[in-house]
Amino acid sequence: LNKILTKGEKSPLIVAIDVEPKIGLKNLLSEAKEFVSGIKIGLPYLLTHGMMYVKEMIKPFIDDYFFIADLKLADIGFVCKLLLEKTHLMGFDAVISHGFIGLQDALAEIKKKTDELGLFLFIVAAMSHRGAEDILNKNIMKILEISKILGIEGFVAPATMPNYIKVIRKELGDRVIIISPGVSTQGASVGDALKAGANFEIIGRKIILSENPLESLRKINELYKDVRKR
Ligand code: BMP
Repeated sequence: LNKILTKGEKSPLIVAIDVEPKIGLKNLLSEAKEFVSGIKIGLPYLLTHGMMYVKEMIKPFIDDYFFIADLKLADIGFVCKLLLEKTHLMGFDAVISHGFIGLQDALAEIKKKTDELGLFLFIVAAMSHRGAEDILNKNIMKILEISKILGIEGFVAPATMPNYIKVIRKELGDRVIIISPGVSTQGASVGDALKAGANFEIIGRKIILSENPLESLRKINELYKDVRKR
């Protein structure tokens, strides 16, 4: 938690890596230190390159960013715990789990294991795409209830529907960290989630697939400076 908060002082930006950035991940990590606090690596990237590759990629940059494994855990505790051990082995600081899997034999076990391993746990409270409104987002209060019981301190909530960010802040106060995807490619504007109370915005394609990711990063960072001034 402290690492995330300290790193977050330089920028409210987490970059999502699901595919290889146009300039390559290694170059991006070398060049983006002043603009980016966190790096979220998704399953497509992990499966494409493999655990050992990702481990070696993270290692030299572990002091520059906080690294989040986006596995969106959604299984029985036994299976989730195996995945958490792999996550820890790769050197990640944090992991994302779904919240809808419920407390017993699932989230309770995940929380215990992440505490043991020293991994910070983010729970998906609501999602950013339209279909999330069908089932998942209707249940945000139940997910928050379970999170309170477990003492969860990290949440994923959508920039595209910032009302859910506000709900988390209202229910859990200032002590929790909210990270928010859905910015740019999915429709939300840079700064929307921060204004609703999120600590970080997650941006993937808009940055990593742009012809000049570093230039995109610079531009986005300028926008954040404006948001912070206001
Ligand atoms: P992009 O900026 O390219 O749309 O990427 C968004 C990232 O956030 C993806 O890695 C996706 O897995 C993640 N994400 C999301 O888009 N919506 C959610 O509700 C939860 C997510 O983790």
